[in-house]
Amino acid sequence: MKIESALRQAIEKKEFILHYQPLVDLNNQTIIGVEGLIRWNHPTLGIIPPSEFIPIAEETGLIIPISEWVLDAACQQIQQWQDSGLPPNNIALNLSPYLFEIDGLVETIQRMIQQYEIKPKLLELEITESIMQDPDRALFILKELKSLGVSLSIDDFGTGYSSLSYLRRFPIDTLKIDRSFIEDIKNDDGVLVETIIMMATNLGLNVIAEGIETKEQLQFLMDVSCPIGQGYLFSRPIPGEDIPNLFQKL
Ligand code: G
Ligand code: G
Ligand code: MN
Ligand code: NA
Repeated sequence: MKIESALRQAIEKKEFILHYQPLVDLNNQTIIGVEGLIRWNHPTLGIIPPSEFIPIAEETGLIIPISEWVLDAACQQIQQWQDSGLPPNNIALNLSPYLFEIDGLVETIQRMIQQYEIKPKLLELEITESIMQDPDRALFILKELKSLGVSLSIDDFGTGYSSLSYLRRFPIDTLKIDRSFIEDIKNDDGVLVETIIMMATNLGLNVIAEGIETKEQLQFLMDVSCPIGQGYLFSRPIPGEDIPNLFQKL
């Protein structure tokens, strides 16, 4: 497979970069953190989005070294922002469900936190509902991760197949409402979004609305007391060096 060997080379040559997208407090429009999103900076093809290589990485097991690179880069960035006294200080990262099927995830994350001497709660790990297909294993690993002190979010919430009971049973801090619900917020999905926000709030969970693109969507979310948002309306994912500037602009 050609792309597989190209991906192997990319790992050796460290051809990846992280872009960051701000998470915004909807009450006062301030940035309260960022989500790190990987890109492949290919020497001739340019920037390749994760949708084009993460699935292959998952099929081939290359997701393991790629995820290590992501964790390392993000922890280094947290340390750098921490040392320079610049906001933001926390980064959310996407964890492939594949990483929950193999051993070593918790140890790797612990090693990175120690190596870069970062406050564990500044690292927010996004998981998807699909890991709940093996709920016993998921619960075991999530509890271990939680005991490291990191924060845990459920990404793309509402799209997966899972039972609501895990929201009580699992040590989750945050729900990220999938952007498909925000897209259709003016129509049928508005009531769903409002209900998810109420449920999360009543369960003591944080909520983030993903994929906010318009002022109308933002207004709807503010009307239903959604605390945090993310989307192109505020900023696309951008290079790390541009993030501190954004704090003056928003
Ligand atoms: O950044 P973009 O919208 O192109 O991301 C597309 C998808 O790739 C999203 O579902 C996102 O969660 C995923 N993704 C981005 N960065 C990472 C990463 O570092 N690891 C994993 N596993 N998935 C990622
Ligand atoms: O699956 P996950 O939620 O991690 O996916 C994040 C992806 O969503 C990123 O690749 C990011 O580029 C994309 N994204 C972020 N904000 C918006 C938005 O407002 N609209 C759309 N269409 N995509 C967005
Ligand atoms: Mn995400
Ligand atoms: Na998402």
